[in-house]
Amino acid sequence: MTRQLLLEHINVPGINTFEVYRRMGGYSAVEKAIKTMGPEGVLEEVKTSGLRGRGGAGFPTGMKWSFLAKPEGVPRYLVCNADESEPGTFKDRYLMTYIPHLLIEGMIVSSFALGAHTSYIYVRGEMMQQIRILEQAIAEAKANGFLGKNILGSGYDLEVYVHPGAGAYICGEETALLESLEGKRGNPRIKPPFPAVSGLYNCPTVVNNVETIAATVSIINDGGAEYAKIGIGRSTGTKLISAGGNLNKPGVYEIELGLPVEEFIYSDEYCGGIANGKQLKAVVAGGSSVPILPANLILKTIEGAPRLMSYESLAEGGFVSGTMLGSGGFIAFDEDQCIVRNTWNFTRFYHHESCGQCSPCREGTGWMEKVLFSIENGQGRSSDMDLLVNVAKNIEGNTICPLGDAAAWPVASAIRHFRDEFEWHVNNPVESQSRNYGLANY
Ligand code: L3W
Ligand code: SF4
Repeated sequence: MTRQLLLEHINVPGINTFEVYRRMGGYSAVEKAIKTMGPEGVLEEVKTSGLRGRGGAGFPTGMKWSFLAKPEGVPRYLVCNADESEPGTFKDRYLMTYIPHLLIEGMIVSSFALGAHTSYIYVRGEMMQQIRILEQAIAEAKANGFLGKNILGSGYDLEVYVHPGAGAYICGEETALLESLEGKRGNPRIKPPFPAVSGLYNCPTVVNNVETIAATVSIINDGGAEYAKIGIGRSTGTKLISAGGNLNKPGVYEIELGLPVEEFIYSDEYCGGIANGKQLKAVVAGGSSVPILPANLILKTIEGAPRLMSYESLAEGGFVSGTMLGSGGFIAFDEDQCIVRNTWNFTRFYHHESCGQCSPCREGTGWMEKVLFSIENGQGRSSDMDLLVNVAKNIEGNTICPLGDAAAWPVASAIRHFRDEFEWHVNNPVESQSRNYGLANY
């Protein structure tokens, strides 16, 4: 059985309340951090743990925290990115809904380590239920002396505010989020400067994902070295995976990093195999912003070794060298799924969500969407696949924020691994139209 560091108490009745959460040992990390460790001690444990950002990029958390500039007389901020909007990703919502105090406790510990006295949780605007739950949890923590002035008599003050998001996927990109938090349109900023140097109101700011912040609680309670013992290589600890698509048991799972992908898909402890006795055709392992991999490549590496749920193993042999674990949005496609249609659907999303600042992303996503639509709709040309690869290549690496890359990778990888399926659509226009479920009227 996988060790559960985040979800251990998720099924305890009333765990969403301060009283029950505290009875189960909650807020002991705050006591330990403030009374015995000090900010430097917390930072050291987080560094030792090897924890990496759980929002998608996998950047080492301790390193990010140590980059935080500390000029005299300038406030520092911690901002929690709870704008979860990545297609196929719903683990942060789960955590905030069922065990909100874990996030609040992590916010206090992390803010204390960073020397922040005002922190924000930027929650996706559509998640009104979670916004109310978090506000309630903050009020309870404050009423019990864990937030506000002079926390636990230590002299440390902290206020945590919940901020409803602006209803756009791009507001989950950290610099767009900061713009939005400042009351402006959520357009990504050019980096550098990174938020750690110039973030919210141009002040040093750490932006971390919900799960990253929640993970600091067990790191403080058990020690960074204990956390680092879990996982494999540089992928330490546990990870929440939102499993969706054609699976027998979709849902949110906490896995130990390093779990074989095959076990995750087929074992009854996790997804229980492919629904309706079908075969697995393809997987997108980290939300829609990573390449689409065919079943043979997602189960085994090119060398034939079992593919693991880890940042490194999922990057090998794919289209890009970056991480494909991403935010942990694991979407399985069965043998009946049309890759062309699904790729068009992803691209339609990115075109809609592009903020429009950079031409390659603004124009390229729209172009790819139109070409994919015509292929799926039986009006494609044999040159279209090369055209799509060309457009994707011209987007990749040429934009202000990663949305451009995220739009390019699924398209390029789908053509690379499923070119025959695209060709089938081009060569069979009548059949292609007849099985497109009314797409012609889109
Ligand atoms: C200081 C430096 N800080 C890097 C910081 C940087 C950021 C973090 C990672 O995109 C990915 C994206 C999506 N000094 C620094 C530094 N940093 N160098 O480290 O930075 P970066 O640029 O590698 O990534 P990012 O902009 O944070 C995140 C992918 O995640 N993704 C999206 C998921 C979406 C959700 C959601 O909806 N909630 O999770 C999924 O795969 O495509 O590649 O903090 O400041 N020298
Ligand atoms: Fe906006 Fe796209 Fe450029 Fe990102 S890559 S800044 S979403 S246009």
